[in-house]
Amino acid sequence: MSPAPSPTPVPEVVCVGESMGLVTALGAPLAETESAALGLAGAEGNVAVGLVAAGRTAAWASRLGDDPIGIRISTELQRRGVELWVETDADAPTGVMFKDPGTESSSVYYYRRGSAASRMAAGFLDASRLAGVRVVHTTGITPALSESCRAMVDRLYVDARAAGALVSFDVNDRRALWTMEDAAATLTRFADAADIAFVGRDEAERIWGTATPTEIRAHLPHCGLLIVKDGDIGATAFPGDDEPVFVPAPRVEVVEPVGAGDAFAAGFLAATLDGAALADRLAAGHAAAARVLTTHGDLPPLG
Ligand code: KDG
Repeated sequence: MSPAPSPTPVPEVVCVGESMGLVTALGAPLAETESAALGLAGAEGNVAVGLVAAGRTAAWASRLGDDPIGIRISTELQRRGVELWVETDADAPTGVMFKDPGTESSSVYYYRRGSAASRMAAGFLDASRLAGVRVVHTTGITPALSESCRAMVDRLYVDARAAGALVSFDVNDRRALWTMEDAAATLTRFADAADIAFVGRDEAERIWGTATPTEIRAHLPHCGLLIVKDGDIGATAFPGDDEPVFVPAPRVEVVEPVGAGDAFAAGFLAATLDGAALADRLAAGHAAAARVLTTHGDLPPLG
C-alpha cells in the first residue's frame, strides 16, 4: 500500500489584500514618457514576498480578474515562493496602478474601483483554513477598498483570533481611497484592536493629529505591540505595559521609497517568528526596508 500523501504544510503567515498591475513611468513623467515598466504592487503581497525572502512561509489571499495582469501577478508571486490562496473573478478585472516615481515621494494613480479584489467579502477566507497559521497580516488599504472588504477584515480579526493566530495590521493610509474622517475612525479601530500594528509617525500626524510616538501610543492604547516608524530617524516599539524600545534607522541612499514600509513589516514579522528580541526585530525591519529603499521596485531584488 502506498503511503498516504503528507498534508500540505500550513503557511506561517497569511497576508490578505489586493495586488495590482503596476505601470511605472521611466525617464520622464507619466504624462510625457514613452517608456514604462510593468510590474506589480500591493502592500500585503509585498509583505508575503518579504517574508519568503527572509526564510519564512507565507500565503497571499486575494481575488484576481481572469486577465493577463492577474496571471502576471500570480506567476510573479509564485515565482518568489509565495503560496497563492486566490479566487478568480470572471466578471471583474484585476486592478492597475500607475506611478510617477520620485525620491521624496511618488505619485500614484489608481484604476482599481470595482476590481476583483474589491469584491472580497466576509467569509472570503474560510475560517478553517487559518488553523495552524501563526500570523494573519493585512493593512489599512483593504478596508478602504469597499464596504464588503471592510466587513471581511472585521471577520478576519475574529477568525484569526479563534485560530490562535496573531493579527498584524499596517495602517498604510492611502489618501486617494477614502475620506479623512472615514480613514481616521476606521484605521484607529483596526490598529487599536491588532496584536501588532505598524504606523508611520507622519501618516499618524496626518490622520490623527498625533505628533510624537508617545502620543500615537496614547491614541492606540489597546494594541498589543505598536510599532511607530519615523522615516530615516528610526522606529519605536511599544510593548504592552513595558518600556518602549527605539532602534535608529541605518543610513541609506534612497532611490525610491515605495514598498519600504511593506519590507519593514516583513522583516519585523520574520524576526518575530524567529523568536528574536524586540530590538532585533526592529533592526530586521530596518534592514529589509533598506534593501527596498535602495532599488526602484516595490519588492526586494531577486537573488
Ligand atoms: O505599499 C507599497 C505599494 O505597493 C502599495 O502602496 C500599493 O497596495 C498598494 C496601494 O494600494 O497603494
